[in-house]
Amino acid sequence: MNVSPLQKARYSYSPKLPGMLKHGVAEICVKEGAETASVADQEKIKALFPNTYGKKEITFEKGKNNSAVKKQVVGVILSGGQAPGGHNVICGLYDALKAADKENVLYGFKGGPSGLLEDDYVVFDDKFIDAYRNTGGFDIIGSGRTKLETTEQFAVVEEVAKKHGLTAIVIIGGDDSNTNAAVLAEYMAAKNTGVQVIGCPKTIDGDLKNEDIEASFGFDTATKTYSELIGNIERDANSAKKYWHFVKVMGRSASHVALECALETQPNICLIGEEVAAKKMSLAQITAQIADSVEKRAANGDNFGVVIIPEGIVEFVPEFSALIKEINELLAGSKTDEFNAIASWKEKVNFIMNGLSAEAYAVFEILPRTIQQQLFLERDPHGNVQVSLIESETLFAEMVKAELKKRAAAGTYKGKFATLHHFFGYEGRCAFPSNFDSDYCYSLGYNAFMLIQYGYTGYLSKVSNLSKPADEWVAGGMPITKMMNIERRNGEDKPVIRKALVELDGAPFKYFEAHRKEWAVETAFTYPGAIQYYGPSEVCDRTTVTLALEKGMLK
Ligand code: FBP
Repeated sequence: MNVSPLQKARYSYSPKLPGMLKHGVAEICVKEGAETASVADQEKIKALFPNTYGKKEITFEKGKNNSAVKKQVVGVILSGGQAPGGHNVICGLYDALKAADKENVLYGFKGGPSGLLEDDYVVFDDKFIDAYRNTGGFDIIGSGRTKLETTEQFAVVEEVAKKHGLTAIVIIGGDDSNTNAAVLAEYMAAKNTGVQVIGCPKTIDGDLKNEDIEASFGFDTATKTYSELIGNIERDANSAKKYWHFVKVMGRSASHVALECALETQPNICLIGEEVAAKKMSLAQITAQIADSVEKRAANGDNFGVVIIPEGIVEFVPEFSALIKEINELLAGSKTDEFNAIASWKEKVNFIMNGLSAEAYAVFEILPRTIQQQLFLERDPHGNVQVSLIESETLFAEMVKAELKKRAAAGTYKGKFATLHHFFGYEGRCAFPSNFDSDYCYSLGYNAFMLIQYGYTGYLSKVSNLSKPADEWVAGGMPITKMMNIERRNGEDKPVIRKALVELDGAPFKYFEAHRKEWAVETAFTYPGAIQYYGPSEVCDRTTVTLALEKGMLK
């Protein structure tokens, strides 16, 4: 295989392990903590997980490994969207497994959960693993979004596990995948299969975190990659002084990515979906907020700027999500065909006007034509509008343009407003993991094996104290049921891991809120530059600003 010089150099990088893990598997013992209870709905969750609920929190310590001697045959899958560091979770798992016993075996099931269902796998060896150390991507075995959640699917997994003699399955995924890992663990325990299930917290969106899990892996690298690009754009904006850049960043259900990028780059505006929802902001109010910044900067002669928009923003705008709900109803069943058969856009608008409530139509009417049409183009398999395909970066740029036109006519705004649009998502999901993600992921994988060796199931691999140097990180495990509550999903009450949204009283948002007025008018851009892998620790090993603020390391 042809490899780049950086790729080659990264193969030989030695990821840092938490102090208590670094003496090798023979020198790792367990300290059990208190029994746990779920964050809410304790009785309901206890009833659903009779075999795995309430187990003890555990941490590892340096000490003689006294786990039962047993050959381990472990299967691993990557689930959901790519996140930098996934390869290192597998490398850490493999190294610990082989360090415990050369005869232990690691299977990688290909293409995500479907690999387990279809028994499509590879067996890892040193050569295979060494070609992926400290590299980005999930291409080592691929990933997928098949949900592993039905009893029929679990029965297939049980068969596959029996066929290969699997002692454990490691699921590397986000909140939904780890919820499913807990359900699978309960199934395997209830049926006395002897197959343990361990989860690892992944997602660039950063929304799998809680009092136990300080960060999901991939968030650090992805946000640093987007921040580099946004910083570069800011510098270009400040050089050319003629464009307003509207930058959408990934993060479907939460705005952690947008907020972290804003903390890194200090743009003029950053929208935070959770704030928009809490304040029930309308499209007109958001537009006015951006237009105010454009107007004030224009008054200083600065006809340029940068706006960051989280991918999921439109769903946070109450009037917009109400419109989407009505459109979904309007096009339900055969009505899509009826709509598609209408020849001209003008006639289609008539159909839409007759089918929507007056409030919903009023929102529809103020949207730029391109966005109106996007709402009626692509549908998901359930017939719903695909919100992630709506170009909100264009939507707000167009709406601000229209607002500025009005202000110019009223004589309050004199300036030039030329816009450029960007969407940063795929650019960051497979980047070479930062040292933080390389170390964190390797530790998560290594730690996952220790949980297996000590017989735990239904646990999430937990590495904490992450704002400190790796040597001070704390390795252990937490029952997944502890993170669960009951939520309504598709008309049913389901036990799920609670998704973490941006907390409006949390330190990262508070910091942003305290500074954004100044950033909206001044050119306060900061330029983080490219991720550094080698060099001084304060440059190479630094965490996200979000984590540093949350842990009080920054004020
Ligand atoms: P996960 O939640 O699975 O980690 O994926 C997150 C994400 O990167 C989102 O930010 C984005 O909306 C989505 O994946 C896009 O995925 P896809 O390309 O499969 O639609």
